[in-house]
Amino acid sequence: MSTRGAFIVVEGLDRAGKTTQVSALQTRLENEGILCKLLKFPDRTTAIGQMIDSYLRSQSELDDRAIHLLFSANRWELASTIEKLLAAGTTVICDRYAFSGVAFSAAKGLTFEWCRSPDVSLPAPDLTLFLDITPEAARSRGGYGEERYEKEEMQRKVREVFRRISSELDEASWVTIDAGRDLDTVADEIWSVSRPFTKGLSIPIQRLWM
Ligand code: 2DT
Repeated sequence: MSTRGAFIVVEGLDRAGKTTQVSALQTRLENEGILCKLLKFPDRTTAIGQMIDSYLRSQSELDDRAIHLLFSANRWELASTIEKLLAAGTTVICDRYAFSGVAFSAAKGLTFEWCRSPDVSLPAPDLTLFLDITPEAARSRGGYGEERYEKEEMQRKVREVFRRISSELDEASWVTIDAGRDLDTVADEIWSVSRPFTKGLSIPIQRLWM
C-alpha cells in the first residue's frame, strides 16, 4: 500500500491554548513542505453546524441526547472528506473530534457507552494530543468565555472524562501534553510528538472504537 497522510487530532480543555497550538502545528508542517489541511469540530458552517452553534450560544435549547447526536452527525458529514484527504497523502489536523463528544456529554450525565456509540467506525486519529490544564491554571489565564460549557464546574467534569478516555487508549495514539506551560514549550513538545507521523503512514485508516 502506498503511504497516506496522518490524522492528528488536538483535544483540550478550555483556555489550554488549543486554537493557538493547532495553528502553530499547521505552520510547522507547511514550513516542512508537508501538505496539510486543518479542520475544526464543531464545523459551524454546515446546516447541522448552525444548529450546534445556536445551542452553544444558548440561543436554542435541545435535549442532551439530541445535541450529542448532532455533534456526531457533524463529524459524519465530513468523514468521507477526511478519508479522501488522507488517501491523497494530506496530513489532516483536527481541532476537537469525537473525544470531545464523549467528554462533554458524559460530563452532563449521559453514559460513556451511549456517548461513544454514534461515533463508532468514524475514521480514527493516528495521534491525539490532549492539551491538559488544571482549572486553577485556566483561571489564571483569565477564566472562561461566554458559551454554554465554559464554566469551571463543567470543565472539571470534562477533564475527568478525558482522563478516563486516556486510560483506555494506548499510549502511542493518545499523548497528554501539559498545556499549563508557556506557548513555545508546548508547541515544541507537540511538534516533536507529531513529527514522526508526518512522514506518511502505510497502515490503513483505523476505525474509531472498534
Ligand atoms: P469550540 O469552543 O472548540 O468551538 O467547541 N463539543 C465539541 C461537544 O460538546 N461535543 C462535540 O462533539 C464537540 C466536537 C466542546 C465548542 C464546544 O462544543 C463542545 C466545546
